[in-house]
Amino acid sequence: TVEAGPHHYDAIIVGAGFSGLYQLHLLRDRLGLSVRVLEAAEGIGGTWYWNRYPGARCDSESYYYSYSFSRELEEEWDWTERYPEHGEIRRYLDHVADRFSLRCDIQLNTRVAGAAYDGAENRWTVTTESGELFEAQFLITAVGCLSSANVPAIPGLESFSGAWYHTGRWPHEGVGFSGKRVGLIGTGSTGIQATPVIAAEAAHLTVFQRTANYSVPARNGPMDDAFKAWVRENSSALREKARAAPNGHPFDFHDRSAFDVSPQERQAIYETAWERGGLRFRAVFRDIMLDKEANETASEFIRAKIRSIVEDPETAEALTPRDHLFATKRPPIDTNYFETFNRDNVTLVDLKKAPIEAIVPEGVRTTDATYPLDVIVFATGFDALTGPLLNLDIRGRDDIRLKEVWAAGPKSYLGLQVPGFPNLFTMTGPGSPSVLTNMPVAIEQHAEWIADCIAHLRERGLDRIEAKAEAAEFWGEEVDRAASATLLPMASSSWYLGANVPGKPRVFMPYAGGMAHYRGICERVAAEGYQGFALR
Ligand code: NA7
Repeated sequence: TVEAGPHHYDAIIVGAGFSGLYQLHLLRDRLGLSVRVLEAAEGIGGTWYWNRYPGARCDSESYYYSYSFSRELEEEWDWTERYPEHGEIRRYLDHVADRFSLRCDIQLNTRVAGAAYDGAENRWTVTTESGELFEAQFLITAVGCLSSANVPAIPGLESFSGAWYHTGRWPHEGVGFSGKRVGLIGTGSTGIQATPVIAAEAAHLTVFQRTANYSVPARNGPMDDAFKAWVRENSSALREKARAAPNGHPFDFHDRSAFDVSPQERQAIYETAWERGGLRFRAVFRDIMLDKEANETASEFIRAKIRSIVEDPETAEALTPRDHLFATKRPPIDTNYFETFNRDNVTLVDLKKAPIEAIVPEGVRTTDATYPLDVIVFATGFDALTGPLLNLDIRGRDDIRLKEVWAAGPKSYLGLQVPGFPNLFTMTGPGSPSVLTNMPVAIEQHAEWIADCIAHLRERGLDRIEAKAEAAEFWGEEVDRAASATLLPMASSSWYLGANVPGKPRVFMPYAGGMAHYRGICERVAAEGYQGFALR
């Protein structure tokens, strides 16, 4: 049995995914702090603990979707596929937890219900749902940015006579589609991964699409020995390249414009990129994310691919994205997504023509038809970036609530701290470039910066750090400026803007100035004595 507490630690970390595990390792093993990680789930893995839906795998390639801080770890782990499947990522994180003896400081099945800062004591008190109390000088949220499931409030869901699931809260066993009529709502990265896998098993799959999406083939496959050997030989250079890249992927980012080449050459370049597959498709020209006309050449290439793959012209037309430009919403990559609509057992429902009106006992009702279903899969995404933080009910100095401070949209300094919340660090929060980056690269940077910052305080006998209001103002402007220099804010239905959650303030949340540039800014801030922060 665990006592109700308060239990005292130097630092509390909330969440045991990629972020929490590495942060624990650094604070405990490098700085010698007493640390407790509180994790709501029954196991470690964070995002990858919950996302077990059919087809769930990472869109970053396995050899660089991993930690780089330990050469030994890198050498002893073997990935089996070009893109790691969810189970394999979980096994990797379990291995990390064992290898660095992290489990003894992680408390599972512990959901944080609230966290409050006491100014007089300079201490955070963390309360769990079961009523335990923890106290610590530092509070670090490692709760993920795509972890608060968004189940749309469609009237009648409770009346549905079949089973329903959200992809980000997938049961660990017992879900089967054989002989079933399945309805899938949502065609973001998740819906696009799940569609072909569900279609292969279900009696019938109906895909409910609100916004047609671009997707590029992933070209997944086994990691062959020659490729593994190449990765091992070039490991240091690849990690270096990933760190120096704008988005943490070790790609070659071409410096040419889409208009530096002839239309024929451009077509050939896109064809090669399409055949090679993956997120690097958009790295073939420097201006795809910067210039509308350049982007339109990529968008149109993909639209033509959709028309050439999908046999039924009406379905092809409905699947063709016209509301936004390629990659202005997070670009999915897929394995046979568009091909799946050529199967006899798959139907596309275009919600732009007839929106969902209600869920009824027998299935989904749109304004012009009722679709009888046994199972509904919500691939409807997340209350991204702010959702997981606001769920913690965080209260800072003078009892101010983060919810109130962020009522008009999130404000932070470097995505790492919020004025009014001393000694609270937010990993991969709004204002950080994490969601536009190969995530482990951003996470390692955040964790190392936070550990260095705490070390700096302790070496100087300081006990408190808090972002200044003007620094957060400045960073908010930087986030806006960086986004405006790209085409990203143009996609009005994007979760980057909070547009997928009704009532959420429309603010472009991630820092789009590039991971390498961001790293440089953070390093300078630290080198100049934590400029923009008040230290006590
Ligand atoms: P996304 O990318 O937010 O996609 C959610 C999808 O669900 C998207 O097609 C939405 O349409 C659709 N959606 C959301 N609410 C509704 C309602 N009420 N009715 C119909 N359709 C709806 O989430 P994912 O899980 O696919 O991906 C999240 C991230 O995880 C991904 O970007 C990667 O970073 C990993 P919309 O486009 O809003 O019209």
